[in-house]
Amino acid sequence: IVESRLKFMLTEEILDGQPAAAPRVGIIMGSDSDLPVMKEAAKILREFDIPAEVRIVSAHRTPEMMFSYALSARERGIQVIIAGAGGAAHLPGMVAALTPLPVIGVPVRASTLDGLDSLLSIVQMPRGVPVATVAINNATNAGLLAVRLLGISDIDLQARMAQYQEDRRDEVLVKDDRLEK
Ligand code: RP5
Repeated sequence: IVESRLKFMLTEEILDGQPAAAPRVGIIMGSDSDLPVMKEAAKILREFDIPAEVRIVSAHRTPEMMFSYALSARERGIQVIIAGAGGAAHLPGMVAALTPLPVIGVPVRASTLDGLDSLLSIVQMPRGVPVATVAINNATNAGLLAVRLLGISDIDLQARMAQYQEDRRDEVLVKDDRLEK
């Protein structure tokens, strides 16, 4: 019950009550404590109108759920998985071991070691099982990388990404203009 309530809350918060289309990106995380970081990925996907689902799936506390999530993701139409975790962050790597889909790992800064533990746990994958790892707590970049991956076969999406980059460039130019030189 707690989990389904949480799922409802997350969906409401992220989708503003709009009915979700079939998700193309799965955003998963080891704990609800990762949500403040991971919701930035959801915001990016929403900005690009890419349907996503958000789930709490723990490698250690719900290993069976992690298995079934990763094994069923492809047949459910998920194309990219973004997985965030902190500490002994095994979720992205284990999910990558179970699915042929691209997995983007987000190292979440947990209470100790400033996130270096999460970063190394996620980035140091053995040969053969890749996880595209973004910077500590940088779920925004995970969302953007997912958009770029989907853009490989979608020129409209790719054009929107180019526009996004132009907008970021313009922001810098405006800030530079405002500086007293
Ligand atoms: C990991 O342990 C989670 O991804 C989280 O970052 C960290 C702490 O989890 P909680 O103790 O806050 O549930 O599994």
